[in-house]
Amino acid sequence: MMLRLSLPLILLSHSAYSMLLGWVESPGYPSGYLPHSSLNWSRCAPKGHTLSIRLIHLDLEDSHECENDAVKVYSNGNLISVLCGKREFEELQSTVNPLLLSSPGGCLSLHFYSDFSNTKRHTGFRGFYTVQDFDECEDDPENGCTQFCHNFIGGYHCSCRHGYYLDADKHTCTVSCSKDLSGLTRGDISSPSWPGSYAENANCEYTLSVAPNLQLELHFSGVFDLEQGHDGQCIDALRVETRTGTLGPFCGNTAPPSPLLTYSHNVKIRFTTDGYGTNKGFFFHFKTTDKLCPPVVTLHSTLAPEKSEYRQGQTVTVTCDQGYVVNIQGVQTLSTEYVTTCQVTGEWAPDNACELVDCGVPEIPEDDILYLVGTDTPHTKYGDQIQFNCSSKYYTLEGDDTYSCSASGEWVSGSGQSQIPKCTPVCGMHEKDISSIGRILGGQDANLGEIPWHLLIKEPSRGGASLINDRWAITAAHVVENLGDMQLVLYGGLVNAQTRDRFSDVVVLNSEKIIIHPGFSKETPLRGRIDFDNDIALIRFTSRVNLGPNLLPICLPEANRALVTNEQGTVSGWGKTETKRDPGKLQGASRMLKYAHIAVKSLDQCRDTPTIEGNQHVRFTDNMFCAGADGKDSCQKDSGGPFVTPYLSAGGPYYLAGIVSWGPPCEERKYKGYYTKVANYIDWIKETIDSEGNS
Ligand SMILES: *[C@@H]1O[C@H](CO)[C@@H](O)[C@H](O)[C@H]1NC(C)=O
Ligand SMILES: *[C@@H]1O[C@H](CO)[C@@H](O)[C@H](O)[C@H]1NC(C)=O
Ligand SMILES: [Ca+2]
Ligand SMILES: [Ca+2]
Ligand SMILES: [Ca+2]
Repeated sequence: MMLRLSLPLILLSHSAYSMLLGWVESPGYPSGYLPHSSLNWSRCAPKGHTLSIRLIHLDLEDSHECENDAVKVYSNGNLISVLCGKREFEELQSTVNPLLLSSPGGCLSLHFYSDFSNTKRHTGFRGFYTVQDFDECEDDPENGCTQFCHNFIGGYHCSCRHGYYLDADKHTCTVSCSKDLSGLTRGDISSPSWPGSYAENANCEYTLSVAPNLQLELHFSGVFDLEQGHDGQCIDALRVETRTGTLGPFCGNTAPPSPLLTYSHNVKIRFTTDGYGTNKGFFFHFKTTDKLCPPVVTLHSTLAPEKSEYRQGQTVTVTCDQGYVVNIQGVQTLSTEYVTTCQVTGEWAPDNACELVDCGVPEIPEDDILYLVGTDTPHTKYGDQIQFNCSSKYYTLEGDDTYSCSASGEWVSGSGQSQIPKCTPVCGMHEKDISSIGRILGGQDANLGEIPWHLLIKEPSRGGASLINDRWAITAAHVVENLGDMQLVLYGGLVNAQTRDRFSDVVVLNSEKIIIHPGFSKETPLRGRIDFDNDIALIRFTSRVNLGPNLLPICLPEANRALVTNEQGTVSGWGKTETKRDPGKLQGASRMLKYAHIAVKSLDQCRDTPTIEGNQHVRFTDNMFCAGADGKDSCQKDSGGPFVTPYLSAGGPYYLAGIVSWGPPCEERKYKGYYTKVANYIDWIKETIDSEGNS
């Protein structure tokens, strides 16, 4: 009994500030704890104090990793100790108790539990808990006092040596060194304690302010010695702050250039030091001179005449560097230079910036085939590059694909083009091979995609037309001469004229405008049509045609290209055909698109014109040629369709040499048809399309 009472007193004497607050012990102590008993205990230390548990007795059932009965101690919820078994007082005192300590102001909790059985009786545990002051000066290296630290119960405070005062942060000792020297036009400034070592943790601000037409200049003399790191960084630093920027930081043993021109009449000199070192500092004399203008008006430019400084009233020409242009009040201009004057304030006026030329994003209509490769927001500054491409393989890019932003603000291609390129439809090609030769009158059925430029006209009467780009088709004038106000409907991407467009890929094309060649003469009311000179017309569609493998344009021949006698070509159409069993007897219009290879005939053969229906004679003109082959010809209802060279399967590109125009009745089996000579109309076609706009 004596022993138990005296122990806490011995322990308490170790720390003068310790205060015993109470006891904690297992249920039933010291007679022994029951199975399934438990105890939860928790206390917190007041601010600036720590809490300790001191066990004086421990006797629990021992088990592997204390899994049966145990005492667990937590500091702020983190497990710091697990105990079981029997421990002697000395062992508790030397190895267990020193760990049972909270952080300053923190909490300890203790959890005791026993399982369902004990093989023999165990007395349990007993301990007391104390709070004691936390000695921040001794035990906390982060206490933050830059000079002296004083511990007291529940806290601590900092203090400073003579000559320093405690900063508002209550930890840093600093010196008062800031001075307002406004109005003085000359004087001296040095580091605090000059010529002795300067103070630690200094933050000195010297304010200089003189009349606006003057500038302050600093003349350094004597030792210059500010602490500098091994990496050259300033540990202690001198800075000269003006409205337009900061000179420095300066440090090390090399004084700033002397005199140091500030170009300013309002200057703050800032001197900052860290908590260590014994460097000497700096000394300078300040005075004023007339304000001069600096040799830089704005970045990215040069001045003429070139000087190191400029007097008040002097004018110079600012020339922006290559690729830069003048920005006036936020707006980029096209000019690269301007004249400016040095003001009494030492400032240049005007002082417009030279900024990098911006070519902007080139304008491309929204649904155009042309697009910019890469990002949606391309870089558009001087020297940046953009690349164009066509979004469909049925188009080719006409011109260069890569453009650079030039110094003049225009996009320019490698070959010097400044117009953006165009996507033009690939012409005269088909994706499918021609497998066998065939005929129209005596012709062969075309497969889908073999003659992708051939368009079908059903109303008002059956005829053909040829696609020449993604907005225009060409046909014979007489096919469309009596339309009036009717809108013409053409069908593309098909070979079977009876295909119902709702259930297939047939493309329906609506005419917006039909332009008949001005030289084509009107039908005479009595005699019907007897003059087929200039039998050519252009059809503009209401919208751009979606090109595909079965719908592609034919190329136009070179202007005035001459056709050679016996030159082979291919004519195609949905016109009348002969019956197989009874050649010479014509059927109605063909269901399938047919084609035949025929040859251009000589002028003599052509001049020998046949009569057309009604025994009428037709004039043969230089705007026509005639062609045919044994058993092969174009026929009624083929009108307006294409005659292309070379003949299909010879390999593209194919050119539209002729338009089916007129001929003797097919029943006469003369096998000679007349065609509009397209090469004679190239200029008219191009001019017409250009004046209507090709997009
Ligand atoms: C002690 O706390 C634990 C969990 O934290 C709980 O399971 C147990 O019932 C508590 N014991 C008492 C006596 O409150
Ligand atoms: C250009 O477009 C074609 C498809 O039209 C594509 O195959 C090609 O890769 C594109 N080129 C670039 C550089 O994006
Ligand atoms: Ca037990
Ligand atoms: Ca304290
Ligand atoms: Ca220092």
